[in-house]
Amino acid sequence: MKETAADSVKSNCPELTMDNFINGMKRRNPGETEFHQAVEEAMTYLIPYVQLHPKYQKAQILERLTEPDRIVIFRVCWQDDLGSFRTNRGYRVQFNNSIGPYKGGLRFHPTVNLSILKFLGFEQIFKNSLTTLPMGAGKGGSNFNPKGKSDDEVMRFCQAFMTELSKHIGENVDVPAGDIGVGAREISYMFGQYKRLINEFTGTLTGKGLEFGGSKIRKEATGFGCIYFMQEMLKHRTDGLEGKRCIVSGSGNVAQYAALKLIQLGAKVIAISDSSGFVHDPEGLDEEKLNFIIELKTVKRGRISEFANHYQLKFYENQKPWKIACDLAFPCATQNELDEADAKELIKNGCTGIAEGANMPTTLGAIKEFQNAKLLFSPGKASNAGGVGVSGLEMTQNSIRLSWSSEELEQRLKEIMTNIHQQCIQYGSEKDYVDYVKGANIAGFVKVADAMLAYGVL
Ligand code: NDP
Ligand code: 2IT
Repeated sequence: MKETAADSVKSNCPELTMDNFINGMKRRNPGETEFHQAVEEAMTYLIPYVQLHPKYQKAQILERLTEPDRIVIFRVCWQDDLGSFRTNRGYRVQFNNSIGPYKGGLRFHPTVNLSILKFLGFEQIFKNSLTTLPMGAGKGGSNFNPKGKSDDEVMRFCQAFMTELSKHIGENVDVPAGDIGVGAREISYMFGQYKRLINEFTGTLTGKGLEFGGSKIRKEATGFGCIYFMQEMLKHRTDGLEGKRCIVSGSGNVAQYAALKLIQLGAKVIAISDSSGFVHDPEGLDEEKLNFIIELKTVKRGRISEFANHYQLKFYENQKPWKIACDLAFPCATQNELDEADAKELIKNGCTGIAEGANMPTTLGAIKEFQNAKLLFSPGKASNAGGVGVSGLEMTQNSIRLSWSSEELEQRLKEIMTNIHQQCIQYGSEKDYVDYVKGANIAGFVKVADAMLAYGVL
């Protein structure tokens, strides 16, 4: 048979094996360990899938999917309260817009670097696809540390950051939102500056205040969605949340509303944390204690140890919460906060389910432990997708200039999470186990890959 042009391209490419692919990816992206980790997790499932579906291999979809469309890096210069000049680095990684405008959060944290933003942008491709809404993937942020800064300093930083970022985003181009260190206060300062610079009122950021186009449940969405996802996983095993002892790590936006939904659904939240340590509450948090935490973290910007002191609970300084015996664990703080030793401890103490609220909080070794023990384990790209899902609903509301009620939005959020669970079952079911990591990666991949195939060479 005569060889076609497409066949000869294929024959010039290295054979698609895990080793070839991962080595090449590492060579092209030296030192980016978090990005390597996220790609390795996805490729464990996507390479075997693509080997069975050569149309993707021929079009080099996996190579293209791991290369961002573009990355913008810029200087952010601002003045602190003493009038000193300060310089930070700003980023936006526009990873893939095959199925919609780039969409994803902004992170302000001193550890932010390109590797972290690329891993987050890469995971966002699959997550946004799983929501079934038309959203591409991006991520950005800065090494700016909001901790200890006055409101005025945060405002000046946000305005300086947006002055450059505004040139690269837009309601049909790229729609940023919050992430670690970026909540309602920061989004408001950035949206105000964007509106001033562009002289248009558009829905270019999500997570906005309710007075200016925000969704009524965006701040609750990630945490609530994560618990709905766990509820679906338990239901699939004819179990439920009632009475379950739960550990939630972190005490920021995602952790707060994961804890609230657990309490509302009759589970017991027995530990919560921040980067300085964790608090053990054997009785379980009630809504009054949780409101204290929400006020402490979002208004007073204090430490979780102050909560422990106020309620005379035991605080474990600089320790992670995973050694407390529990039924369910919800890592909701940051990447790689739960390692192999933590996983073994959780399993030994009788934990049966883990739903990631954060992005990649579980190391590859820890995921293996959970899977070998046949525990329920859902990756963030599935179980924290409720946040970006409701961001997608906020974009729709802004476009049609309408506002939906909280009840209507919560119903839609539940449907999004149930649907993601269903997609995981469809693509991740094994003989006697559902591999949610496999399911989420393949289900998220197929839609984006098919769109890329349809576009041809680009
Ligand atoms: P917040 O800034 O509101 O809260 C972050 C929490 O994590 C804080 O309690 C913080 O403690 C803790 N934390 C941050 N860095 C570290 C660290 N290096 N070690 C230990 N603890 C740490 O962020 P969010 O709640 O918004 O985000 C939490 C996670 O959820 C992130 O992985 C984010 O990417 C992910 N996510 C967020 C979504 C959203 O809608 N906001 C959507 C989907 C995922 P401290 O205060 O001491 O710094
Ligand atoms: O990781 C995430 O999905 C987010 N930080 C939310 C992104 C968004 O656009 O709402």
